[in-house]
Amino acid sequence: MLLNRSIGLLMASAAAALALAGGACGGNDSDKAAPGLTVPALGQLQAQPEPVQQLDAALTEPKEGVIEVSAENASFQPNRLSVPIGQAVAIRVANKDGQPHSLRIAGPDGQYETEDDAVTEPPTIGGGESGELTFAPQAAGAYTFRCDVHPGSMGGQIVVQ
Ligand SMILES: [Cu+2]
Repeated sequence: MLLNRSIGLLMASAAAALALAGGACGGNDSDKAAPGLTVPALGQLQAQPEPVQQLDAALTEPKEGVIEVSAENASFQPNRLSVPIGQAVAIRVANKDGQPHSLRIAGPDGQYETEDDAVTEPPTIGGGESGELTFAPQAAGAYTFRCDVHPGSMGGQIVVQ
């Protein structure tokens, strides 16, 4: 009886020691796992490129589901647009210059020339012509767009909320 009790106590002590050790290990593991929490959930907006054109102070909202944008003097007017989350908005681009322009939205991944981009049809809009795209964002945030012909000087932002 006495022997059995001693063994029982020893085993309990060993179990407690293991539990403590396990707790310490668990703490280390969760420290290592912490960076995983910064991995965005599906559909979350990734870091966007800096807009290359000075942004309007005011937001331009769609009228009956359409936002009209001019490409004129090699700049977009307006260039800070507002789109409600989960709604499809048509962005119509009227090229009023004598040279081609385009409008490409980087998309949720924040990269140009990837599958989630929204690009006008036609992709390159000739002088005096018009193009259009449909943008139906599922994630809130500020999306960046640009002109592929003038990627360093023509661009803007679409605020989704
Ligand atoms: Cu352009």
